[in-house]
Amino acid sequence: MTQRLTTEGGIKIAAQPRSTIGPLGRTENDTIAAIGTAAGRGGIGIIRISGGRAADIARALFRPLRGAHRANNSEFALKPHHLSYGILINPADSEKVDEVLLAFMPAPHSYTREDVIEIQCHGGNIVLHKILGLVLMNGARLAEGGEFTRRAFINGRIDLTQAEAVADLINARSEGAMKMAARQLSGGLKKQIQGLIAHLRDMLADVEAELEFSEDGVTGLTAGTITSAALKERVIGPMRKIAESYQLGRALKEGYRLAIVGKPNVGKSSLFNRLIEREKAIVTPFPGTTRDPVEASVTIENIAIDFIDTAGMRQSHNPVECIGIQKSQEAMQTVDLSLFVVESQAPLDDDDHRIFQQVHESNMLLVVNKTDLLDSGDRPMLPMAYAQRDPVFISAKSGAGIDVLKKRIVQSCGLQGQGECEAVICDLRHKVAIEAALGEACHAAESIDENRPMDMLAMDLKHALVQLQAIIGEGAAPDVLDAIFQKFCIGK
Ligand SMILES: Nc1nc2c(ncn2[C@@H]2O[C@H](COP(=O)(O)OP(=O)(O)OP(=O)(O)O)[C@@H](O)[C@H]2O)c(=O)[nH]1
Ligand SMILES: [Mg+2]
Repeated sequence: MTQRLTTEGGIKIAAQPRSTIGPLGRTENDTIAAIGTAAGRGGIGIIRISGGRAADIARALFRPLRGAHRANNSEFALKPHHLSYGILINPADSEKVDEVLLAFMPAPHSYTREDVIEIQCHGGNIVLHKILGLVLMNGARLAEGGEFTRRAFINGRIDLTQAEAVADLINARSEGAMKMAARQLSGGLKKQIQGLIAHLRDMLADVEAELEFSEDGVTGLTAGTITSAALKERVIGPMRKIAESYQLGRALKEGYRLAIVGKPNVGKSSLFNRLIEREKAIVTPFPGTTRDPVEASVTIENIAIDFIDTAGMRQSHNPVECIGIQKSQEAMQTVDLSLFVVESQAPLDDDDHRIFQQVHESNMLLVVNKTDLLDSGDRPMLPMAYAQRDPVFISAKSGAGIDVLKKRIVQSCGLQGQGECEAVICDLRHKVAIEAALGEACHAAESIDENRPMDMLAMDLKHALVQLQAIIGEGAAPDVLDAIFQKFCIGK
């Protein structure tokens, strides 16, 4: 086979027959290749090839060292779904590049539903790039970010929610996020959305049947055939539940942000260090130590939590301290929860009360620190408004009460035990679409209750359907897919 060679980034690449040119200049029929393992040195590295030329490329570069067809014979048979041991050669001079294992997954039983070859070689950057270069010279082009998964979606192996879950699984920051992504990947969300689509389609079919038989096409609904109760029970209720799960899903995926606030010297930085289990923030006996917000992430009960230690808030004329205080106030506005720290051994003062006023309307957990300074068994006297917030008593110094505080943080975030819960949505795209579908379905229910013309009802149901179909990727426009898959890493 003769191949025209072009040069790209210093590597000679065989020209590919171009068929359907995609929005990024790629063609859907190209054979694509990329390094599938993370950059850096590792025991093994994997190069993945997908497309019609994958097997030919393998035959050009691989020589088996076991079995009937030994080295220097490119006419060997690739055994499907087996690992073959052999050497990877440069066909230009037959030079041995590496000892490798080669897997052949013929279409349609592969990740992309195309022919897929995976070459497991030694995991050094130079080896991997050398082999990738040879693969590109022998008929593949470099894959774009997410292109393997995009092909799995285009070829119908997974829906769009499952494709998105692949990226979420790779990027998971905690076990909770990982479990959520794994459930979505195995089709949890897809099944829910498909169920809703099926109900809406049934209803739409009934409405359209009635419309067909009506004379003017705008008659009211005949009693009892399509009820708003059924729509609420089968569609609106479940959709509302899915929409409400976003807050939890987002927190699981992105982590929870939590600011530690209070007046100077109450022990915020000491508590921060205790929670993150290392001495990251500076602690001194001098009020006004922390200026810049200090951030660190930890996992509590499978949930990633970003803690922010902030400057102590008080009336100050020091311009540097004032900037720090300004940053504390900004942090309080953007977090999911504020830990408001006061001291147990000293009476509360105006600085405490001012901060309390600022945080008490928001999601706040009151923490009373330095309980080691109290006589044993003593509990500090707190004003009613504070006591009603069910404070947590701790000593950042001794660690007393920290486990209780961690539990209360998870409770306050509404995340308790959520690592195990049912399918939830964590993607803004899903939230926007499900809320739009919900709005249309509620409008449809009103149309039924108010006996509005049936063509209006049909329109509402169709609009709701389009939104739900968008979630699973039915009829998704190429630019929407580009936006989704460009977030993926190359090789996935
Ligand atoms: N006895 C006792 N001392 C504590 C405790 N927590 C903090 N301290 C002490 O209180 C002082 C201030 O602690 P920091 O953690 O720096 O307080 P902060 O709230 O971050 O202070 P600023 O950064 O100035 O706002 C230090 O001397 C700490 O050792 C505690 O639980 N018990
Ligand atoms: Mg501090």
